[in-house]
Amino acid sequence: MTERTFVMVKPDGVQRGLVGEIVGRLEDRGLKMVGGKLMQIDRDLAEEHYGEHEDKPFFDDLVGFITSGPVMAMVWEGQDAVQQVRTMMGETDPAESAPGTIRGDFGLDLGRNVIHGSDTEPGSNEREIDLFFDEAELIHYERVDEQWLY
Ligand code: RTP
Ligand code: MG
Repeated sequence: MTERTFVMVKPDGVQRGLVGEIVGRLEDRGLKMVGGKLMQIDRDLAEEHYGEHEDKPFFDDLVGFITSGPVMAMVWEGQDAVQQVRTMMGETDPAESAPGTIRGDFGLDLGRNVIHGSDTEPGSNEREIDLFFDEAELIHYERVDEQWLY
């Protein structure tokens, strides 16, 4: 099923110059970027985005970290895009992420795990996309290799 997912290079990933590497991996897999912007998240947006974790002990650290520097917010589209990206990301804890995954290759610390991708809970992806992007910011086009991907 073709679907969209929200992906964000977190502040550690931007500061470490990993935007190009991460975008390249998603492109190589065949996913299509349909929206993207570098932005600084304010506290309100961070708290809303991570609302499911508001009662967790790590919530304040999480919000503090995600607002600490610019992030690269993106929307990617493709077959089973949500699960594809989660598979490419690895586990939440980089220490448990296999080499070859984004967190397994670039992260060590649970709080600084380089990338966010929508989880597979139904509706999470569209909720996050709506939070970060206006519909007019999402571009409809075909990749030249699309007929070879599917
Ligand atoms: P994300 O939402 O950032 O893509 O990460 P995720 O789905 O893999 O993990 P999630 O459970 O949604 O947790 C969100 C972020 O909170 C931090 N965290 N810290 N100290 C802890 O036990 C703990 N657990 C989670 C992580 O930075 C995680 O990415
Ligand atoms: Mg999550």
